[in-house]
Amino acid sequence: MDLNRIASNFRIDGMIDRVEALGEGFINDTFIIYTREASVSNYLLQRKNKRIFTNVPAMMENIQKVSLHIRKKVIARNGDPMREAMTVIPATDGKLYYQDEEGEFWAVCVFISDTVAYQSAKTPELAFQGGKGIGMFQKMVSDMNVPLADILPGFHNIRYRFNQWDAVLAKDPVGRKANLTQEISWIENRRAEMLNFWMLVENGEIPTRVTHNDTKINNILFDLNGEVLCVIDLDTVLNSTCLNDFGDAIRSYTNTGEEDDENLDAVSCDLSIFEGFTKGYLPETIGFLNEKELEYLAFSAKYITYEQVLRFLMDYIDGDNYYKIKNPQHNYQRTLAQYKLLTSMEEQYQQMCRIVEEVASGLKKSAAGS
Ligand code: GN1
Ligand code: MG
Repeated sequence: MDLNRIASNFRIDGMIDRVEALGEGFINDTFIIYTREASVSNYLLQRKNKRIFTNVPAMMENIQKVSLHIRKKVIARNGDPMREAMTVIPATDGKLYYQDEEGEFWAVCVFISDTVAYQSAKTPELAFQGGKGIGMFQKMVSDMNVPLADILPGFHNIRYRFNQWDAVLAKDPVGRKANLTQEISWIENRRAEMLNFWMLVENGEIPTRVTHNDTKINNILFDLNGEVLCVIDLDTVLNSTCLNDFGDAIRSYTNTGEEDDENLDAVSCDLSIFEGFTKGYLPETIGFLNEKELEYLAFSAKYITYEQVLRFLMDYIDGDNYYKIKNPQHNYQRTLAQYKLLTSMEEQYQQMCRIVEEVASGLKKSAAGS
C-alpha cells in the first residue's frame, strides 16, 4: 500500500515528506501525513472501516456539515477555527473521500498540532475540561436543524442491540455460549431496566439532537495548558440523545482502570471524576436540556456502560468480527472489565444522582439570581 500516493489524492498544501501510522484505533486505520514546510500543517489520513461504515460518502457529508457548523460558531466567538474545529480536506476531485483501486475509502483532515489526547482522566480538573468540551460541542450543534444521515442505524439503541444479541446467541457461531452462562445473565437481568429507559427516547420524552456518540476521553484534544480545544473523531455524529454522549464520556473518564484491564480490582467508577465532568458539562447544556434529560443523566452512564458490556460480549460470542483484538480473549477481558465498571456505578448510583441534582440546582439558582 503506497500511502504517499494515497495522500497525493487530496488537496493538501505543501509537499508530502512522509506518512506514518498513528495510534491503534479499534475501528479505522490512522496515519499522519507530515509536510516538509514548517509553515504548513500536517494532516491526519484515515482508512475508514467500510465493514462498519457501510456508507462512507454519507458519513463524510455528516462530518462536513457538523465541522462547518462548528467552524462558524468558533469564528463567531473569535476563536481559531483551524484549532477549535475539524477541517475536512477534500480529494482532488472535490469529493470528501478518496476510494482506491481496492475499494478502500480514505479521508483526510487537518492535524491539530501542539495538543494532548489523554487515555484516562487522573484529576477532576481534567474531567471538568472534558465535560466542558462535550457540553460546548453539544451546545454548538444544538441549533443544527438539518437531520444527519443515519449511517449507523440503532447505534446506541438498546432495542436494536438486543435484536443483534438475540440473533448472535441463537447462532452461537463459534460455540462460546455454553461457557458464558453467568456473563449472559448479566445482560438478561438488566434487559427490562434498559428498555424502559430507551422507551423514553422512543416516545420523545427524551429528545434526539445532533450528538457525537463516541465521547471517550481520547476523542477530545486539549491544548498544552490543559484547556479543552476540540472534539475529534466525528465518524459517529448522528441524531441521538445527548445522554449517550454524557454516559459514554463517564464510562471512559471515571474508570480508574483500563477499558480492558486484566486486573479487575483496578477498575471502578471514581465519583470525584464524575463530579468534575458534570461540573464542566452542565453549565454548557443546562440551557437546553429538559427535565427528563436531567433526571436520567446519571442513569445514562449505566446505560452506555451496559451497552458496552453487551457489545464486547456479543462480539466475543460472534467470533470477534467487530472490534480489533490483541488476543483471542480480548473481547472477553473487555467484557469483564466493563462489567466491573458497571457494578461500581450501580453501587454508587444514588451519589451520582445527588451530584447531578446539586450541580443542576446550583446552576439554576445562580441563573435565577443573575
Ligand atoms: C469504538 O473508534 P473508537 O475506538 O473511538 C466504537 C465505540 C466504542 C469504543 C470502545 C464506531 O470507538 O462505539 O464505544 O470503540 N466505535 C464504533 O472503546 O463502533
Ligand atoms: Mg477515536
